[in-house]
Amino acid sequence: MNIQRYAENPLVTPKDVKPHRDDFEVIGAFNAGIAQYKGETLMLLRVAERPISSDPSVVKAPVYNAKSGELELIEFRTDDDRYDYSDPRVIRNKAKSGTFEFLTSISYIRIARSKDGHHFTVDEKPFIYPSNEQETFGIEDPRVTQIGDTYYIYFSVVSPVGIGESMVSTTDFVNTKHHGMIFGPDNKDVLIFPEKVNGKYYALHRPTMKSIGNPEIWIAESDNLLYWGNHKHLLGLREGMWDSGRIGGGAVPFRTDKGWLELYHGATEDHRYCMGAVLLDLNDPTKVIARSNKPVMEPEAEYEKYGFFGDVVFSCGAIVEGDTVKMFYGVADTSMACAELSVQEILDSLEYIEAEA
Ligand code: MAN
Repeated sequence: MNIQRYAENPLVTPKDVKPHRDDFEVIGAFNAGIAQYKGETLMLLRVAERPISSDPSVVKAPVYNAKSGELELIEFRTDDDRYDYSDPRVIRNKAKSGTFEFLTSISYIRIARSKDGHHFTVDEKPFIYPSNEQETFGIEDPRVTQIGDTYYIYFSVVSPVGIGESMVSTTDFVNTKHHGMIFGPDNKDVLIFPEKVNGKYYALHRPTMKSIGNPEIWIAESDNLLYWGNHKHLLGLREGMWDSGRIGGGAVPFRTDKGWLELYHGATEDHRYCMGAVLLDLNDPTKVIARSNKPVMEPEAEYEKYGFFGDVVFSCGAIVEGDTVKMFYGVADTSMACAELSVQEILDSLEYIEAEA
């Protein structure tokens, strides 16, 4: 597979983003949804900020208070052994296994704009900021599906009651309409197809199970993009492979003559995130035709291997022009990069699944 990483990578880093408060620092500008608007490429960045701590033994967790509209900072001491700080992204309460109690940063969405797709300028102000009780720990990993002149932007919303996926829409990237939560907790990595198939909208989504089942990709249908039903399990984990730990949708699926091509992320149990592909039937996207046995892209460049949370390539959006896929992707939960790949080479690399008799 020929992968043309841009010479300018990383394209946007935390240094390019001014914190939205003087007492905060930007630690991530990553996992951006991608849109094309008025001749420009827009990155809808997930910007993660944390309170500056002058005392290394104090960790401050930022929490949005929906009643006051202000951020509150909850202080923890690193020598408090009720808590586990080994994952830099979260603060875990040792007494409650499997869950986290607070995040170490708060994420929101900010736009970076470019005329050539290589050089980006980051907006001065946040675009979509936490605004309700479902978003008190932040909003993360946006994706954008354009249908006509409307851009549907959907993202994970995180709060103590769970992680779900909410949606807003815009036609101008200034004014937004909030549509509320479209996939209830625990759910992430929603990807809405850009057109109806046989009269229905389709979306991939990734529930996280607590009783039985794994973090795997499901598909659902809708008449109106708001209410989703007829849920089906689509794609599972594969033991011993690159996608053995967790999988989820990545870029918005796009049409090829062989089927819908979805670039999805897969991680191993030890959190190494790669991108691979799955091909779905053009007339029935609930049918899997082929899938990557090897990742299409894995963390290899310095900026992909090292950062706030290393060994991560994580795409939330791509631009397809002829045979070229410009895959924009978050690196090491820190910055944004882009690489060009060939659609044909991706299709040729897939392992075809025998149709059931
Ligand atoms: C995981 C990671 C983090 C994220 C939390 C909450 O720990 O994906 O980046 O903040 O989940 O969504």
